[in-house]
Amino acid sequence: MSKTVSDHLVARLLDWNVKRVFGYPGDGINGIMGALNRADGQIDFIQVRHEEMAAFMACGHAKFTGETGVCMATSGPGAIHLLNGLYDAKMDHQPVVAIIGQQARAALGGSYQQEVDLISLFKDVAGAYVHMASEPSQTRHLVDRAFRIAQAARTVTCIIIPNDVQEMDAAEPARKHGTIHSGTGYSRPRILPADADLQKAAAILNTGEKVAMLIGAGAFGAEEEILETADLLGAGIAKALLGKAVIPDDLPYVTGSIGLLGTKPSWDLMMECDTLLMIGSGFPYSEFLPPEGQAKGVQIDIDGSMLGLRYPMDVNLQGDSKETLRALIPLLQLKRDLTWRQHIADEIKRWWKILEARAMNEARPINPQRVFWELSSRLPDHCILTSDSGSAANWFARDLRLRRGMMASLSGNLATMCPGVPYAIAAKFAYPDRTPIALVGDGAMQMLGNNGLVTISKYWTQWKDPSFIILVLNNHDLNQVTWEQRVMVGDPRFDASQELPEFPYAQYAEMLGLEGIRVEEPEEIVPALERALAAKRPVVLDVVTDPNVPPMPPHINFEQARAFASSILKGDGNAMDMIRQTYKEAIKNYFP
Ligand SMILES: Cc1ncc(C[n+]2csc(CCOP(=O)(O)OP(=O)(O)O)c2C)c(N)n1
Ligand SMILES: [Mg+2]
Repeated sequence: MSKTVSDHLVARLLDWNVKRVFGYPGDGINGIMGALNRADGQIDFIQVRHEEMAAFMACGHAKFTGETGVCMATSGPGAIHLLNGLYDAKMDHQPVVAIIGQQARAALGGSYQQEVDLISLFKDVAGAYVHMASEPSQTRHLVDRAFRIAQAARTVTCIIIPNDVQEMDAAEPARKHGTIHSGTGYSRPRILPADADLQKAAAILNTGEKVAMLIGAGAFGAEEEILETADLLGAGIAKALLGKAVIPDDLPYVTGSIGLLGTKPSWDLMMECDTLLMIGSGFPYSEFLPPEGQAKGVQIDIDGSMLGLRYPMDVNLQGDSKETLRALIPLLQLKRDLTWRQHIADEIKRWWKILEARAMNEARPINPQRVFWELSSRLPDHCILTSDSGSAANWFARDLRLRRGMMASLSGNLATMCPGVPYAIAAKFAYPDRTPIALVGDGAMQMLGNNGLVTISKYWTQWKDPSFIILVLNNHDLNQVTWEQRVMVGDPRFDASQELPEFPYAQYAEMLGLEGIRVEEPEEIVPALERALAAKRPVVLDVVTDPNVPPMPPHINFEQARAFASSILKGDGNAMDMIRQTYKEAIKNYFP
């Protein structure tokens, strides 16, 4: 049998080192499915329950491996289902290629069944490159360009192939006018700022007496250089959410997360510093950065368009974070006065005590912070954490003390619900010997996560090490938004929109052949975690948590926090007023 366009496509994917594709079939891509079948396992096709999961998995794969994630879906409805996951990838700057089908060319423009204007539909999310094949010899350059642009621009691209084209004989471009002769491969360049700018940056950093560093996902791979820089500058380091795993939390001068979900030491670091060094972060909330004029600023980002965006920096350095720091380090002078650093370290020590006290506060029945607190010290080496959007993200950001060698991510910029389970699945396929731990709300489980369990049940026996934990915060509430209704808008909870129906997560897991553990009392947390960590199959931990534990703003003091939490737990009628008041105060701090 002669090779088809689809065979050619698959061969080209192999040339780009694609080993795994996440997707769901349909008659819009049957030609491609046939070719994948003929490729005899050279590319694993991971079947999801819903195309949105495939896109999240492709994004998660990219986040955890640095490779390009690939997802596939059929024309029309399948393609439409991909969109949210693709936006997640685009907004967190991950290279993802979506390959989708389309109706036959002869039908296009005919209001045909499942005919959706896919080029227009994907023009925003895959604006960097979205093209449809109308001729077999385009296959080669469509693949080459989709991959190279996704990697070079760290974004989402899309190839659309009508189903009749998929079945045509493969063709290489002819040697004549009007043809494209592309090749494969991409490697990251070494991007460095100009020497004069490095000198200027060093002068500022050397003059500063209280240096604060803020790092984000763009700082991955530069751990060593970041720590060396921080040591030279006597700096404290705060982390944007997506950069949580860049450096460990168990260093004495790491203040942890920043922002609404952040820590008080990060807040203080920014409010008290005289110099800010921001590396690889697009952290959006400027009110958590120093007030304008308080600090001199230096920023490093590989993307010139992200420079000087959140704080009016004195020096903007466009460059790779690792290489730029390497070039900067020889210009930095060792700070001998470590008063500032000691002050930060003292604050951090105190803060961990506060978090522990908050975690141990009683709740009805379980304080979610306690679950995270207990999990934190038991995290297995090299685990891969994923958090969903919801209250889990607060506790993920604050209470988990990541150690060297762990990975962690969530939907940073889109902050969408549902990536928790699919990111973890993608992580498991990429690193079968590591333990993914997904931290997910009951809302997200009901939205898509439960479907992810079906996918896990389909594949887990193939994993060399089946350890995999899904921690469900079962609070019967869309809690993060409930708190937003209360404290941002000042409304009571709108039960009709917020209350969630009961669902037996643990029992459901058992029905699927996984392990299910239900936790209803605080004393059961530790034994349940230990059992889950020792389990010989994937585990769903269904923890019944209290929706009335507020995700508190970072900078209220210990006494306030304690009084505040206990009044709520005792059902204080004034609790709502207190909460509103506390938030108002917090907000006044941001916007005096
Ligand atoms: C797709 C999507 N829909 C809605 C939201 C708004 N939202 C953010 S967090 C949240 C609540 C999530 O509830 P749950 O998963 O139960 O977590 P909880 O906050 O209760 O722990 C909602 C509705 C969103 N971010 N993404
Ligand atoms: Mg919930």
